Amino acid sequence: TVTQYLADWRPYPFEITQTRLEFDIAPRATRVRSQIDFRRFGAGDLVLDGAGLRTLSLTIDGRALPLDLIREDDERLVIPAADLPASFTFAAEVEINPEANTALEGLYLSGGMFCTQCEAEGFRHITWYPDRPDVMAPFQVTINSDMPVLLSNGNPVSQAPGRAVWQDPWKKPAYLFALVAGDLRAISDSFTTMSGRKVALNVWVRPGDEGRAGYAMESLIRSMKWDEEVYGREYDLDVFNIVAVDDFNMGAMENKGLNIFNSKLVLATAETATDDDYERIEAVIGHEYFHNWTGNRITCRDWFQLCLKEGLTVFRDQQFTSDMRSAAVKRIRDVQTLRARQFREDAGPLAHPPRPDHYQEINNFYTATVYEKGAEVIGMLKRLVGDEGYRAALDLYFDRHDGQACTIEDWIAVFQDATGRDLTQFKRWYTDAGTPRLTLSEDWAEGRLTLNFSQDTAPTPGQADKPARVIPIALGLIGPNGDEVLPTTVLEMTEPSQSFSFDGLGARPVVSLLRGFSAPVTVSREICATEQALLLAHDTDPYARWQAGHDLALDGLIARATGHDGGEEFNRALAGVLTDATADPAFAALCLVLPGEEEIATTIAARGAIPDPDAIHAARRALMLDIATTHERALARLYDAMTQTGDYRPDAEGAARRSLRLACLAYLSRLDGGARAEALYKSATNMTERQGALEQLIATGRDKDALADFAAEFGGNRLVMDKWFMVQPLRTAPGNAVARTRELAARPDFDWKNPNRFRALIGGLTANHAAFHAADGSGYDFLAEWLMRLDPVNPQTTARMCSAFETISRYDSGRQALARAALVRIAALPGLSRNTAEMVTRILA
Ligand code: HT7
Ligand code: ZN
Repeated sequence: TVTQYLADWRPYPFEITQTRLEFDIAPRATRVRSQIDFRRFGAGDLVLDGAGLRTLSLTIDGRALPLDLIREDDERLVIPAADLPASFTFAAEVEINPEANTALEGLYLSGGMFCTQCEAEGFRHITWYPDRPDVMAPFQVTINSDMPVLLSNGNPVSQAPGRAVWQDPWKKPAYLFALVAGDLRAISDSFTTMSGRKVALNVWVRPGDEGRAGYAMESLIRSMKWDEEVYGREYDLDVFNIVAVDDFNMGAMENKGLNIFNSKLVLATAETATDDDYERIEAVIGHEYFHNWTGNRITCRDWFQLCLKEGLTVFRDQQFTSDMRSAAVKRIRDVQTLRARQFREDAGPLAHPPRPDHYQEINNFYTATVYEKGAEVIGMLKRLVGDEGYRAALDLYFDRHDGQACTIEDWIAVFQDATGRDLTQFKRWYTDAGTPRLTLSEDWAEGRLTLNFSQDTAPTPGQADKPARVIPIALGLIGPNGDEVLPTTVLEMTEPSQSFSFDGLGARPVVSLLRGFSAPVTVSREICATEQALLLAHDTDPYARWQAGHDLALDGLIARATGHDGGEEFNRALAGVLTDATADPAFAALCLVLPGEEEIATTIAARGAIPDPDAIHAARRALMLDIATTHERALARLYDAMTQTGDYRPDAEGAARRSLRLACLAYLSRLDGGARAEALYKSATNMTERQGALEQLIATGRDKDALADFAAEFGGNRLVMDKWFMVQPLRTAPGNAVARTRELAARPDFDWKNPNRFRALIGGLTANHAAFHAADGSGYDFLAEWLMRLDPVNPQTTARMCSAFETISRYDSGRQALARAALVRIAALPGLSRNTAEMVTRILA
């Protein structure tokens, strides 16, 4: 296996002035003819990438080339420099087989529709090409096919039955190429840009799905408007097409002018999609649209720079959602996601910096660290340079780098140049892996509070030493009576240890630390339950307020899971939350949901102990029962008060009420054995409540009728049935979950080659903490069995799901041995993909 190193990057010695492609589409034998105009730029041979191509002919300026120039397992074509003039046209004819393409990279078939996925290195499965992001070119694409709808990037040049020609005037790397040929229907609209150009908008779906694409279209229009208003970015083609496909390895893809989406991120109606689905659709439509500037117009020089486009675009989509919905709720949810996915990654064998400096398989680096931590790093930058500095830096970025393939150094330079700030130390956030731990101790004397901070970061694979980073610490001070005595202030920590003092304080205040989650760090501090309860009741910063309650709950749960009493203070503090709940239902719902089992395990491990998944599960259930018993009347009142009235609307207000209702239901179901859940299941008019009720019915073991009813009603809807496949392994009691998942996996409608279905069922089990980590290893064995089955079919999805094993070293030796044995079995699979081999090796290291 070859490791790629950032330090080995060299400029490509040619530029491409025009790429012309012609496709004769056929399921088993698609012909691809290419003509690529090259111009020499530096010294060196012409090296082209290809994979799985049946090469029929190769020419330079019409002169045939011998096919034995193809080297290295048929994956590289090297044409010696001596045979090449300064400018020339390279042409190739190849044949590819979309029907056999189950890996879903390159050109493949999904439900009878031809579509492509080229990021990161899928284009080489289509034809010979310099498949690297720094080689950018205008593309002209001709599609010959009897499919009624033929789409590619850019603007349409001509459309006739059986033949369409598309021209993309904006130069782009091959990873942004896309082609779609299928029997599709559009819902259409238009958007007039800020300079007055009219853009035709289409969301393409399968016949019959037209009525489910309206929210995607509305989200697109909101995104286009927002990017103009907030970033001054205008769309730059005559058309913008979105296509929904059922078989897709990830969420969506930002191909220039032709975004391709996993259908679950396009199709939604109240009856089939939850509030979370709607929010995610809006966010991902925004994300892919925002890539048009941060990714497409300005792209990455090499794949090590992936967070340049992904971190920035996630940051932008987070801002967009904050503006469209509730900023406080969005921030809390983003922090929850970061902690659950990225902190976990940073603490284990797969830890890597947002900008890695080596990889074996780039598809394994589309991670929470590159995406979510990449976004957090930009949030810190913005906090350090201020809103105006940020805007100036972004304007400079767009001006200076439009049309270029850039690096993190370019990105940092625009901030330095626009603001005059030295960001040398800040750059460590990009190059160093691991989550810093921020420790706070306090001294109080005569009206002066001194905060003594220290930072340390545990070693990560390949990085033993972790010098201090710049940490923006936003904090406020809350007096003992609940008044804020110091509004939000940002301290800049640059040293391993640093103290900051606040004078003139009347009484000792409580520190509201890391407001807005101002840095992606963990916090270690002495704070008692009374102080946490004070913050939960009075903090003016919604994130810090929520965090105080969450920490209180977490401490209680950990005490219980490790054989002590705990959770009483949180239980008591909830009285205040429940009293105020109707004023801000979303916030109350967030406070009511206890930390998950995975987070409890992570925190126990971070405190140096071995988590016991069964004890954690039992502790969480027991605290829920205590809370339900203590607050039964208030919970029941709120549950009724949040009843759906009027038509379902997928907006933040409606979603907030439903989330509070379902949070109450989870507690009440512990007392009523699922009676309310059963009634709600029957009366629900929307999928949010329907699924929420179903989850409680499964958790209480009262699910038989509802599950049968659900399958009968939605059996024909793949996306809704994915939910049915997911909630069962996720919510079934740990002792029965693996057996139940096995039964579900044996069903004929467990179409495991479809990534959504595979992730729903198998991912549902891995998200059931106590079930996946069953002491007998049955969860590990089950996952390994299915990963070994999927790997030859779809290495990308297999490799991504290996990360379920990334936490094994925190458990007891028995579990560790069983998980390792399962991984060793995967590693020994003959013909194991490079993707999965890399993941398994890193986890076992
Ligand atoms: N830029 C895209 C990343 C991606 C991808 C998408 C779909 C299928 C396979 C993929 N590999 C990489 C998605 C995004 O971040 O916007
Ligand atoms: Zn992206």
